[in-house]
Amino acid sequence: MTWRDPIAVMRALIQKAHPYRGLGAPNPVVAAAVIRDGQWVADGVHVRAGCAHAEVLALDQAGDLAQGATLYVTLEPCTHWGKTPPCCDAIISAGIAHVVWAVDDPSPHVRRLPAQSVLEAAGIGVTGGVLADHARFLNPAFHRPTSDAPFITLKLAQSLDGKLALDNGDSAYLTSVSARRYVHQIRNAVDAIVVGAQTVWMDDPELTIRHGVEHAQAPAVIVASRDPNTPKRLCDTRLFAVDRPVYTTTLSTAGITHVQRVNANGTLGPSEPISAVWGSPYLLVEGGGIVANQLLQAGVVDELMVMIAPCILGGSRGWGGNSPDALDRCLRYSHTHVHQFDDTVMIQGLTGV
Ligand code: AOF
Ligand code: ZN
Repeated sequence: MTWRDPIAVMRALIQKAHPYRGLGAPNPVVAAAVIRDGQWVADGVHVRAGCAHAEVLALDQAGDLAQGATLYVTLEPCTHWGKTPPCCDAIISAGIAHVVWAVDDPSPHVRRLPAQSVLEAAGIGVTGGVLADHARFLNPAFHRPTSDAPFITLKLAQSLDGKLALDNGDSAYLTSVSARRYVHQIRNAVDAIVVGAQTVWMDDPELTIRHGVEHAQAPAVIVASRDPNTPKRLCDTRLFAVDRPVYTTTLSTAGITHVQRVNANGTLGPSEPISAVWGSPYLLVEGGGIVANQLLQAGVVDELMVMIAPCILGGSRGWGGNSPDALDRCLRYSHTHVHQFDDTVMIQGLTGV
């Protein structure tokens, strides 16, 4: 196979980076490849802070073959010193002729000194913006614009016949261990996990980060409920078994706008706008079906992440939701991405891009 189509190369790089999403948050996951005369010479993926950047890994592996080659990367190469030296310096020393990237690096250091100016001054051709929207959602928190409205990823695990649980409520665990590990990586990248109170009463979930995913602290949890007794009942659940903030919220037609801190003794703090707790909040909604439907109907889900397990559950615990009166009025997703985690297939899609 030859690699002459920039879109095909970038698609392959995004596919390569996807399984590492969230691992090194707040650092972005980035993939790079060296292509020479249509041949895939070398590649690298930057996984976490302090490790070499993707370009450097690919250039080191390519060695002399980097001379006159094209470097593809899912993020604009950095021009500044962070924990590691500027990638643009490494690109220039390696003799790369052309650099193609997907999405610009929004960080202030790189915006002050964009890669284009550094590379062009060294006589290197540049092309930015190839599959930028796809690459952006490798790192939603890193790229999100400053906004009061949360960026919401909704994750659901379902059977082949579209059911979320058995009729007796049991749904632990439908998906493969590697699929669950991926969800724990995503937990590592978000400001808070959102669950419905029914899910907490039914499953008593920990909602911590496990499966060997390195992390600094347990994620905050927001429990959606209208019941005034919820805060008291929450104190006896495993959500409080670790040191982490717990909030409640009442879902409105505008989605999640306000939260209230639940103290360890079951009392409530004041109601605050969610943007006062986290600037540009990034939320992962993890069930169940009622909360999922409310947020989908409110039109506030930015990214859908559906895990499909190879089993048939039957029964009646499906997604539910209102059926529109015409196909062109149903919710549709773009920039779809498919990945397989052992026996579980994940489909991701974005809205509003
Ligand atoms: C790249 N390639 O693979 C990544 C980039 O502290 P450092 O040195 O790891 O720098 C982190 C910053 O570098 C990060 O905030 C982002 O702006 C950029 N990430 N850049 O050229 C990479 N991971
Ligand atoms: Zn870099």
